[in-house]
Amino acid sequence: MAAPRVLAIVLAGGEGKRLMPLTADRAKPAVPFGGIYRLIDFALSNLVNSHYLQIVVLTQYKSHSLDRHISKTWRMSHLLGNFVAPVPAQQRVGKHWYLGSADAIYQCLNIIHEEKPDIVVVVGADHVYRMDFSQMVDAHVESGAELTVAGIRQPIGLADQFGVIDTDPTDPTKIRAFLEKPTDTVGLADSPGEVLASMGNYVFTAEALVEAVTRDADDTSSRHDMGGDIVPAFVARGTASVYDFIRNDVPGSTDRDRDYWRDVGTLDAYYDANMDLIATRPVFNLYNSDWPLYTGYVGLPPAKFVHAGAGRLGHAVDSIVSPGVIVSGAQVSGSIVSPGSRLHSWSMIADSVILDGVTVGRYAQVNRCIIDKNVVIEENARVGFDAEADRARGYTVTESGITVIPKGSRVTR
Ligand code: ADQ
Repeated sequence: MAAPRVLAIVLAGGEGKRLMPLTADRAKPAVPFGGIYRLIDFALSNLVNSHYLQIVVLTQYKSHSLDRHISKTWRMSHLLGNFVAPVPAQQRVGKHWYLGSADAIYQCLNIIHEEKPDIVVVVGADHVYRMDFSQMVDAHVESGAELTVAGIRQPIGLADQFGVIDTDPTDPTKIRAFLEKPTDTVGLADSPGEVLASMGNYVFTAEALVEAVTRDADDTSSRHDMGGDIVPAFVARGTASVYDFIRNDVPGSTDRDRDYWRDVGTLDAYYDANMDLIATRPVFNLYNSDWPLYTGYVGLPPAKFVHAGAGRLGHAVDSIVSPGVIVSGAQVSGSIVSPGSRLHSWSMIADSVILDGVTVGRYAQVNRCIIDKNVVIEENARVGFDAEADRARGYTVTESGITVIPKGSRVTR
């Protein structure tokens, strides 16, 4: 049988309220991650590595930096009919923004009509993972389902953040119930402390998707949400399957990171996922060249480490240091340093995520912080040592004690 024609839709319109202040003026999928990436690079790299090269990215909320990133990094030659096209809310149907993720797809049905795919792969844009979507598409075609939802086991305590899948005991690939973010639910029969969560990645038979979002658009009681409305509609028709992520086998992955998938929806989850990159044996391996992760950043000079004199060596350990960074007599440990940052003499940066273009002045100390772009930490300033003091200065301090400094601010002594 000929390979099905696949169109990929990336849902990238989410606001990411729980990542504030990192999402104060950028969409969640555009949030920088791991030094040189933006969150959307993971979904797009997975699609491209799966050989799906017809991709539309639906954007909406504060999409400027996202659009710029997509056009600079991801725009492909149309010569072979390939594209990564950002599609902003167009108000094609009514003068409103997307009402929800299902409405976003409804409003871009013209693209489905033009491309005439057999299969539509719909993925979120804000998770860190590797996945070969072609294996999920094969499973979808084999099952004969109209919709296949990717599922992964997650602790039951997180059930209220996910769509929770209940499968048929006689056929564990068939979904018999789906609850979006339930507040009380029971665990799996073989593991009561876990639920099978939706990863927010879907494979649809194109015709069924078109019909479902069209019907949903006319339904005044719907919130027009993929997880809340569209998936349950397919479950009710008995045509929804689950694809267990555990089956996905990406070339070059190790036993350690084979089933790695993180929803970086909160500041603590974002911080932890960054830290997963720098463990000596990384929990998530950026260096798997069999399944490369693509991003922008060209034309920056290599990172440089300079001796500051007086016995102070500029150095970094257990850290990722990006191009364009100068570590000049600063001590960096357990941290991610993004492009173009300058870390000056006798400063100390520990267990922190430093985004692009940050300056850390002489003798300054930074501990367990997320520092957004273009922040200046002045000479002798200390941040991340005293949660109350940091809150009093107007900074967000997370539940687990990470201080977050918003874009462009100056941290004074
Ligand atoms: P959430 O991530 O909470 O749960 P949602 O906020 O709809 O659901 O975001 C899903 C994706 O759609 C994100 O990538 C987001 O950026 C995007 N998005 C949201 N609103 C959009 C809009 N109006 N236009 C375009 N894109 C939009 C979802 C599922 C759950 C599942 C989790 C997994 O609903 O069932 O468990 O993802 O993290």
